[in-house]
Amino acid sequence: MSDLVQLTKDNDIAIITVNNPPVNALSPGVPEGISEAIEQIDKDPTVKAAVLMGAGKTFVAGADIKEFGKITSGKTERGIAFVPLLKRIEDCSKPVVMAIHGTAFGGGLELAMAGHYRVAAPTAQVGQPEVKLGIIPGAAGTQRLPRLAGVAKAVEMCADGNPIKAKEALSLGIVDKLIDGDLLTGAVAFAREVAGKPARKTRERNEKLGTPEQNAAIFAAARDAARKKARGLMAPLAAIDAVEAATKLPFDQGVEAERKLFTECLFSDQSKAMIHVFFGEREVAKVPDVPKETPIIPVNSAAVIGAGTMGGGIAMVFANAGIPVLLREADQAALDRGLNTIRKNYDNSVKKGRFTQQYMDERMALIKPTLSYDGFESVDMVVEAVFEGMALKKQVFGDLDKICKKGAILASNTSTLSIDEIASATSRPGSVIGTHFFSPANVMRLLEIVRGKATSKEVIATCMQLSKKLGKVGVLVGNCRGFVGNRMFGPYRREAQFLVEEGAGIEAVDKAMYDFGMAMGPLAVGDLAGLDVGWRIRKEFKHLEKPGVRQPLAEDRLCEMGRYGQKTGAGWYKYDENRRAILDPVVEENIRKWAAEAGVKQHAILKEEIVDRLIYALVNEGARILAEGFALRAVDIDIIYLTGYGFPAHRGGPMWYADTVGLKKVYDRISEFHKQHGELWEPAPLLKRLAEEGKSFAGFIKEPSAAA
Ligand code: 3H9
Repeated sequence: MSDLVQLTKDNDIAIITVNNPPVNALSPGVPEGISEAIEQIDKDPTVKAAVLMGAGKTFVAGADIKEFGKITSGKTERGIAFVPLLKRIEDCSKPVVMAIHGTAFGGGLELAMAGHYRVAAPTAQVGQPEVKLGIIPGAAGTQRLPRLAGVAKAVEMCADGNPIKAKEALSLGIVDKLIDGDLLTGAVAFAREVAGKPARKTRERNEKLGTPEQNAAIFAAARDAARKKARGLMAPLAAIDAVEAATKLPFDQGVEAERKLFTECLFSDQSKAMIHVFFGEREVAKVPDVPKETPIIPVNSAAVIGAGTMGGGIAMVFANAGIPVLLREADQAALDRGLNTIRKNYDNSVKKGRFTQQYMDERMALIKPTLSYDGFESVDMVVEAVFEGMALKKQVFGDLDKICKKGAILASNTSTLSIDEIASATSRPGSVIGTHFFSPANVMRLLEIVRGKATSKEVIATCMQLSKKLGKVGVLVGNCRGFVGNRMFGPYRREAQFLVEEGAGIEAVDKAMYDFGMAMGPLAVGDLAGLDVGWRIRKEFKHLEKPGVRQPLAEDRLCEMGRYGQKTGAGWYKYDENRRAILDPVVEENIRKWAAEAGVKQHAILKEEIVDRLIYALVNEGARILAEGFALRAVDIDIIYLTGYGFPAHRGGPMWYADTVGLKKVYDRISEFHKQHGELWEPAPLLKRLAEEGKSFAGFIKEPSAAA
């Protein structure tokens, strides 16, 4: 038998244990091992029933996702023959009890559903998360789940991909019994109870498949929801089609329909991109020169300085993770305003049913407002979130240096300023790091962790690990202006302005990016974030502008008119009382005028050009960042854009997208823009080199010696 599957016995009950750490995925060897075990159980007259479970922390968490890439790239001929295996389990002459703990996800749930019974630990979860990888269940999950849970729930689980807890699984009929205490003992006892009794095969249970009339409404509503919630994604719609097939076709034909849809999704660019994202989110946690064994500084208490939008949100992040947090402001009025906003945010979540009142009260109790530094001497970590100005930040860090205990982490939430310069205000630059949260901090998943020249490995390792505890995706970046995300966002938003000034149309620019899959268009984002932010920065850095190089003019002029965006009720768009954006003829007229004054000729611009100019502006700057070592890998840039900037997961991130298009093609297009629009479009040397060598960003690794 394969090393990955063990067969043992507890008197008359056989126990099959899948042992493939870390998550017992169905890697090559696992299905074969299970199959062999079933054959032996069938033949062994002393066995009356069987239990199948996972070793370690979980039941089977799904197919081995690494295998998918090998299949689509033709590196393996091996298809995934789970379907016959699952039928074989169902056809076993002895009842098979699936004992679930941890996460029975994807192929894991499909395996569990092929058992005659399922028992589960109360903490277990089950789900069909395949759509999150751009695929659908491919081992009859869309056929067996509606037979156990009913059509409506099966559609929801397969199309949304969200897991459910054991208790709900029990009430739906996916699980037959919850086992308190030792799962194996309980499962063996359960197996003994059902041994010798007739057991039903899930594939023959049709009573929950509904009527055509009931089902039509379910599928129509599910398709509507999928088109809205999962804009541009093919997998959720395919999953719904597959469940529909379960209600219309006999089991085997339903499985065949599922197989076709699964294969289409698996070979699509969308699933390749989303699998890249799955592994990317885990890859970014790995920092080559900060090994896993690096000591971690325990963070059991924290303090935040500044109770504005960012500071308040960051305090909520700590409180939500159960970490008590001091929240300091300079004056009472600002502190009250900050606390009120926090309370309002929690209240809204309670109203929407996301949190209970008790949860809110507990979180609020963890946030201790203060006007002084009292208590700062004992906290493990401080996050500074004061106004974005170097002098003020240095003063705060000078204070912290005097007050905080040795070893405390001193973090700045700066989005643009140099961590090294901030650290120079302290006697302990090794303890200083950037933790750049994204607004709203309690919602956005991205946390850029900015490494200064002197930041210690312990501090980096702690912040990387802490980001997970805080519910964030921490990505380590180097200390350059704007770090990674905002440095790339600059050229992107600049190009959006150029396009409008050249006549592309405000709505056309935003719509092109929305249709590409971005959460919002670049101009609408500007209005949301506040146009005055960029205006202020541009004024501060005016001296760095090269004479003769074209600069965008529309946003500065809009600001001069007092149009700062949503906060003033007008920016690129004007806003009604419900904050709905409405095109404003005054702006369109002014842009024509300003363009004429600046000698910019307006003309029609195709959607394709809008997309290329905006996305390639990101890619070109991303290539520079990569070459300079401010991002560790191309995938780090992708994850930053996916978790912090609304880039669509099914495009895999800007660098992955460029790889998908082909770097030669991207380089050629950027070279055209360079000829047409001048030096701002000079192709990044790394892009040029990789394009000429026929390589991709994904394969690029920077020499360690030059890393930031
Ligand atoms: C599927 O089943 C299709 C079927 O319909 C059959 C079709 C024929 N494969 O997340 P973690 C790795 S599709 C390979 O940090 P956690 C992961 O990369 C699949 N590797 O742990 C990481 O590696 P490393 C459906 C996997 O405790 C390590 O395990 N299933 C897989 O925070 C630890 O992972 C899913 O989509 C895998 N399936 O969370 C479930 N899963 O240490 C995907 C994990 O080298 N997985 N790895 O970076 C998850 O949601 C989470 O990993 C899980 C554990 C909740 C299980």
